[in-house]
Amino acid sequence: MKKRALITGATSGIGEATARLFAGEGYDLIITGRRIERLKNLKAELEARWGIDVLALNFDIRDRFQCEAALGSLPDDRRDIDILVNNAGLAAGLEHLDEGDTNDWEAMIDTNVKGLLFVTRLVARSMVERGCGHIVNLGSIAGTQPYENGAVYCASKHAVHAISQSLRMDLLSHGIKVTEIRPGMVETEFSTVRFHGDRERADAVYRGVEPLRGEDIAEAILWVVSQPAHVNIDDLVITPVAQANAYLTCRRPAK
Ligand code: NDP
Ligand code: 8X3
Repeated sequence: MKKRALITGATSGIGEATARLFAGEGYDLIITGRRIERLKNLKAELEARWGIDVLALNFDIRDRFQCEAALGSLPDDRRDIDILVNNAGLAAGLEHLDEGDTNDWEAMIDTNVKGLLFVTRLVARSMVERGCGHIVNLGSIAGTQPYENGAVYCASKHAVHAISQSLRMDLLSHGIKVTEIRPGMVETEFSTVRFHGDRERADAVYRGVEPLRGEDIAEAILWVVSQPAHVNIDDLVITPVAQANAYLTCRRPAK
């Protein structure tokens, strides 16, 4: 039977790669994000290429009422969500806490923690009613390895780590799977967003290493959701070969 996946933050990076990969596997999709043109273009492209059904929901995940309105607006025949990929998220800023921008802090906490919670609550409720489903949360190595200059981003991903573990227990008796995917460095729009559009600073993050690509993480997400019914992948850490952890990356000079 056809399955439907809801992917938050599908307008770029890991979310977009996941939408493309799932579309090729025949999943119907619900894709979300704030950039409506990108959502429209992706919907049109995936429907035309793969003959699947794609619903685009344009809302800001930080706003509880927008989350409720968007997910409450799902037509009856698209309410059954088999897989939720809680991917929307960001880092904003990279500096010592005493120099941090409180607007950045609010953006990270409201998106990475509160937004994920709002969407999860709405979707998990209907999964519980149906007695099946799979929730995949995008955490990070920053969710267990706090680093200098990253206090608030790391705190938000520590929260995702805690939420994922509690959620696994909360949904255990309902037979709903929960997985946390925790990547290291992935080259997406992540660093450009973190540095508020400063491309030079963003590019420097990946200099001298071969980072992961959004497609690598999408493959991992597809693998975890393709396991047999009795198997749950709880926690998956994925790093580039050149990155041992949040503290140690081996950079090689350009040839
Ligand atoms: P991108 O910046 O490429 O993608 C982020 C996505 O999140 C976009 O689609 C964006 O859509 C969406 N998003 C951000 N804020 C909001 C919001 N307020 N409302 C709705 N959607 C929002 O980054 P990545 O693909 O790299 O990041 C995806 C996830 O992976 C994040 O949770 C990130 O923390 C995590 N991650 C990333 C790593 C990396 O190195 N890149 C490593 C570990 C984890 P739009 O702007 O259209 O709203
Ligand atoms: C993104 C990876 O190392 O910038 O979560 O925190 S890192």
